[in-house]
Amino acid sequence: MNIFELLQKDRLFHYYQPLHHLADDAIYGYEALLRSTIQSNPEALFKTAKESNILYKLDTVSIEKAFAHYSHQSHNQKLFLNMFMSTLLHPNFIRFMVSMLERHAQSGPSIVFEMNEAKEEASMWESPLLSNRIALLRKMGIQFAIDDFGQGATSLKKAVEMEPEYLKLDRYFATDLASNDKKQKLVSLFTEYFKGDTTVVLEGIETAEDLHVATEIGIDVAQGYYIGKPASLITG
Ligand SMILES: [Ca+2]
Repeated sequence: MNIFELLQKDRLFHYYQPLHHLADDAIYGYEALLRSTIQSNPEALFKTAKESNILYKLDTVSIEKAFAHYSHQSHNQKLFLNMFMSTLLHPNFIRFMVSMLERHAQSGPSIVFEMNEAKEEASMWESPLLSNRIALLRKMGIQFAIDDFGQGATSLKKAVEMEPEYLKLDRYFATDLASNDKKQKLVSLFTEYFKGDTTVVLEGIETAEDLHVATEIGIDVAQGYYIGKPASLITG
């Protein structure tokens, strides 16, 4: 894959997967998932970008593209954007966000950054710059989610320290939730613990039974193939 070709804007696009608010039975927001016409595997896309030292470029092109596209839709639901910690900590990132928000001042949706816990970026969570970055972005109206929560060993510590507006539980917890007592207990514990300050999102709901149990447990927002697959068109 040619990296210059990769970054051409017309090669990149997003699928949008809905997040559903269970109590209101309404669409709560959409997660933008980056895709490329020349590399069908998104993980390989990010891996190539990382190896070629263009991850920041790819991440910001992606954010801008999703934001602009979403701004043209007449939706007021939140836009969830996946983000690498290295992007958040990049010296130019705040400037990039200020200028992007200015350009779309009239029509921009509210944004939630989903911070993933990629192993190779684990040490960046300890960066002394992090809390300042988060505070600056919050002032711009941006909210934060910890993505794939429960996968990394240090998740709990991050959730306590970062006080994210959202916690997206790893799909592991949703799989066979209806028949797995232990998973139900854990999901219920997280929901109870973070109640009030943090909205808990359960990802990976794939059956009616699992959705039913998630609702009974009191999960706020759910996402998964059973609720809606990633798709190119925003509807609803
Ligand atoms: Ca995500």
